[in-house]
Amino acid sequence: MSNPDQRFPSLSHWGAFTAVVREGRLLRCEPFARDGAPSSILQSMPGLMQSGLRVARPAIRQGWLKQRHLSDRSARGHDAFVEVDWDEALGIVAEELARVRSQYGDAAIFGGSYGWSSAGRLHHARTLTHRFLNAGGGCVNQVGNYSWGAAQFLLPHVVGTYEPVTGRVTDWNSMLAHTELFIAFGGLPLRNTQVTSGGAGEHSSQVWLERAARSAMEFVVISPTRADVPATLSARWIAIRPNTDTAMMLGMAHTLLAAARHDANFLRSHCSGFDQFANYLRGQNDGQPKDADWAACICGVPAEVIRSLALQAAGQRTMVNCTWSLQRAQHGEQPYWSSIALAAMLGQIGLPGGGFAFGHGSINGVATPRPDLPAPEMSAGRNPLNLSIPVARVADMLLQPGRPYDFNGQTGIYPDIELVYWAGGNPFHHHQDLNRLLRAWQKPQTIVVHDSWWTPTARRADIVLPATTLLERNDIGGSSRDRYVLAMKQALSPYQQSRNDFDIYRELAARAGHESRFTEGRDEAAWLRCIYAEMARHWAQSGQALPGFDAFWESGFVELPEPAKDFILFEDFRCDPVAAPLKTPSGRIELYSEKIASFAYADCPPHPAWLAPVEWLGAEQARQWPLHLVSSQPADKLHSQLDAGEVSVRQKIKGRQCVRLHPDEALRRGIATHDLVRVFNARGSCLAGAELDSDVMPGVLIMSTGAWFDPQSDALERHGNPNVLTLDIGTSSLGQGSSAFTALVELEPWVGDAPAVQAFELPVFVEQ
Ligand SMILES: Nc1nc2c(c(=O)[nH]1)N[C@H]1C(S)=C(S)[C@@H](COP(=O)(O)OP(=O)(O)OC[C@H]3O[C@@H](n4cnc5c(=O)[nH]c(N)nc54)[C@H](O)[C@@H]3O)O[C@H]1N2
Ligand SMILES: Nc1nc2c(c(=O)[nH]1)N[C@H]1C(S)=C(S)[C@@H](COP(=O)(O)OP(=O)(O)OC[C@H]3O[C@@H](n4cnc5c(=O)[nH]c(N)nc54)[C@H](O)[C@@H]3O)O[C@H]1N2
Ligand SMILES: [Mo]
Repeated sequence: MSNPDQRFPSLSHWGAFTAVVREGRLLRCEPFARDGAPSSILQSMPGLMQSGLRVARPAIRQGWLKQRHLSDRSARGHDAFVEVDWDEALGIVAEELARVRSQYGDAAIFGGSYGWSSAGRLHHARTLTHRFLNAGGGCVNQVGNYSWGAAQFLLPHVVGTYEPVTGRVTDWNSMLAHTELFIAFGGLPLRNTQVTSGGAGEHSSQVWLERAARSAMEFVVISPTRADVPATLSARWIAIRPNTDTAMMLGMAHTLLAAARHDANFLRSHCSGFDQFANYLRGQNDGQPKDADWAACICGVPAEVIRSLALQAAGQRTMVNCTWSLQRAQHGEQPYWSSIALAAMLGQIGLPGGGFAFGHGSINGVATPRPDLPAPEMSAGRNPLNLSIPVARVADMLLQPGRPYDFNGQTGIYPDIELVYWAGGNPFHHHQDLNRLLRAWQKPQTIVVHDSWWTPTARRADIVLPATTLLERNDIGGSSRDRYVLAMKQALSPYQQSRNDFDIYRELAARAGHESRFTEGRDEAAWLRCIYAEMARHWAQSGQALPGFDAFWESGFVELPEPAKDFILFEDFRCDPVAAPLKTPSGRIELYSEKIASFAYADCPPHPAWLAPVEWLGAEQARQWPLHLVSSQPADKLHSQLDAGEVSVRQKIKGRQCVRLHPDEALRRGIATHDLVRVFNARGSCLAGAELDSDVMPGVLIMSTGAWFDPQSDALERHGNPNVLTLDIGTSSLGQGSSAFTALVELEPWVGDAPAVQAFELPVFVEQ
C-alpha cells in the first residue's frame, strides 16, 4: 500500500491553505475551507517551492571572496558565485559585520530590509533582520512603507492618526445598511484583494462586495481604466487622467461651496481651517477659482460630470474612498487631504455609512467587521541607534551620504553606508528608477542577502544565504484585517542546505556574542507559544478569550467573532468633539494645518491644493513622452513573488510583462495585439507585450509590476519591469513616500529579434 498524502495547514499572504505533500514533494495547495473566494495565486506554489531557482547553498560573489570589501563593486550582478559551506559563510558574515561596526560605526550598516517577506510572524524575515541587527548594536532602518508612505505622515496632521489607512474604517455592516453612494477614486480592483499582509483566512473583501452588489448601493468608479470596476457591481466608470484626482475633488468641493450645499455646521463644529480652504477654492489669493471647469481642464472629466457627482453626493449618504495608489505619486498627500476635505464638506464623517475611507480595493479585509484585537506579532526589539530614513529614499541615501533632507518637519542627514543587509525584500522589484538604484548599489562595500530564490536582488549581492520558505518551518500567521489566526505547520524539509532566517541570525548572534539577546533563550517551538501567549494576553484585556496553544495548534486556526457593534470611523468624535477630540493640534479635522504651515514646504502647502506633478499628461514633457505609465499591482502574483510560477508565466506575452493600451494609441504607432514593444523614457526602457484594450483610456499605459528585473544593459530591460521607467523622487518634503505612479513614457514596436529573457536563469557558479 502506498503512503497516504500528508496534509498540513499553512498560510500565505494570498490566503490560507492546506499543503498536500507526497513523498516529500508539495503536490498542491488546497484553499482553506472557510475561504469563500480563494486566490488562484496558490496554484503557482507547487511548481516553485522546490524548483531549481531556489538558493541551494550559501554563495559568495567570486570577486568579493577574493578581495572582500576591496572588490570591484561594479561587478555585482555580473560576477560568478562560489558556493561555500555554512561554517565559512557565517564566519565571513560575522567578521564583516564586526569589521564595519568597528571601523565605521553602527550607522554604516543599513538594515531597513524593506519587503513583505512571508506571512508567518515568527519567521518574518524583515522583523528578524531588525531583531538581529538591533541586538548587535543597531543599524540604519527605514520608516514608512511603499504602500501608503505619504498617507502615513500626512494623516496624523489632518485627523490625528493614520489608522484609516491601515484598514480600520467604517465597516461593511454599517455601509450595507446606510451607504447610498460609494465614490471609488482608484476603483475597486478585485485583483488586489487577493492578498493581505500576514495572510487572510478568508478573502472577505470580495464576499462583501458581492453583498454590496445585491444591495441598493450605487458605485461610481474614477480611474484611468474600466478594469478597476468589478463586473458584479454594475458601477459607473469615470475616466480620469492619472495623478489629477486632487483637481477633480477640489472641483467637487467648489461645486458644493458655490451651491451652498456644504455642511457649514459640521465644518464649524468639527473642522478647523475651513475658511482658508474656502478662500483657496474661491481663488482669493491666486485669482483662480477651483471650479468644475478649472478641474475639467486638468483631470479630463467633463465639468458637468464633476458638478453632478458633487451634488448627488450632497443629497445621499456617501462614502468617499481612495485606493492607496492615489498617494503613490508626486504630491500624493494632496488627493488624500482633498478627499477628507470633500467628505468634511459633505458633513457625514462619523455617521453610519458616510464619510471617507482608504484602501477599499487596495488590499483584502479593509472594513471587514472585526474586533479591534492585535494579530500575532514577533518583536524586533529596539534599535539602539534610533536612526532611519524614509523608506523610499534608499537610493538617495546611498548616492548622497551626508546630504541633508527634509522629512515631516525635520531635517535628516543621509548616513554613509558601507554594509547593506537585506532579507525578505526585493529592492530590484520595489524601488523606482532601477538604473539609478544600480548606480547606488555600488556604494556599499558589502551586501548580504537572504532569500529562498535567486531573485534579481540576490544576484546583485556579495553574500547570499539560502532561506527556507514558509512550508519548511512552523509558524503562526494572521492579519489585523482578518478574523482568523492560523497555524502554519512544517510541511517540507528545508530545500537542500537552506536554513530558517531565525537560525541563521541565531548563529550569527552567537558568533558575535549576543545569542541570548537575539533568542531570549527560546527556540522555534517556545517562540510560537510566546507569540500566541502575548496575543492572548492582549485579547484577554478586551474580554476575548483564546483557546490554549495546544488546542489552537491542533485545530489549525482560531476564528474571531464578528463584533456586536458596527465600527464607524470617528463616531465618538462626531457625537462629541469636545469630549472625544482628534489627536490633532486643534482636536478637529484640520483643513488648514498651522503645523504644516510652519514647515514652509513649497511641495506640501498647509491646506489641500492642486500642485502639478513633474510628469503628467498636462506637462510640457508630455509632448516628448505622451503616455502616463500606471505601474499597478499584478493580478497573478504578489509583487515579484512567484513570478516564475505557472499563474504568472501564463499571463506573459512572448515571455514578457503585458502592457495594456487603448487601440487608438496602438494604431497610431503601428502596434498590433501581442506585438513586442519597447516602452521607454529618458530613465530607461523595457520590452513588453502589447494588449490592446479599449477599457484603458487613451494617453495611459497600464503595466503591472513584478517581472523579475532582467537588464541587458541600462539601455534595455528584457522582461518588462516598469521600474526602469518610474521616477525616484519623494511624494513631497512631508511624506517622502514613493512616487511610482508619476511617470511619462513613449512606446514603439520592437522590430527584429528580441533578446531572450534571462531573469529565471541561475548565476554562473565556479569552484573556489
Ligand atoms: N512601480 C511600482 N513599484 C512598486 C509599487 C507600485 O505600485 N509601482 N508598489 C510598491 C509596494 S506598495 C510594495 S509593498 C513593494 C513590494 O516590494 P517587496 O516587498 O520587496 O516585494 P516582494 O516581491 O514581495 O519581495 C519579498 C522578497 O522576500 C523573499 N522572501 C519571502 N519569504 C522569505 C523568507 O522567509 N525569508 C527570506 N529571507 N526571504 C523571503 C521573496 O522571495 C522576495 O524576494 O513594491 C513597491 N514597488
Ligand atoms: N494580486 C496582488 N494584490 C496586491 C498586491 C500584489 O502584488 N498582487 N500588492 C499589495 C500591496 S503591497 C499594496 S500596497 C496594494 C496596493 O494597492 P493600490 O495602490 O491601490 O493598487 P494599484 O494596483 O497600484 O492601484 C489601484 C488602481 O489605481 C488606479 N490608478 C492608478 N493611478 C491612478 C490615479 O492617478 N487616479 C485614479 N483615480 N486611479 C489611479 C489603477 O488603475 C489601479 O488599478 O495592493 C496589494 N494587493
Ligand atoms: Mo505595498
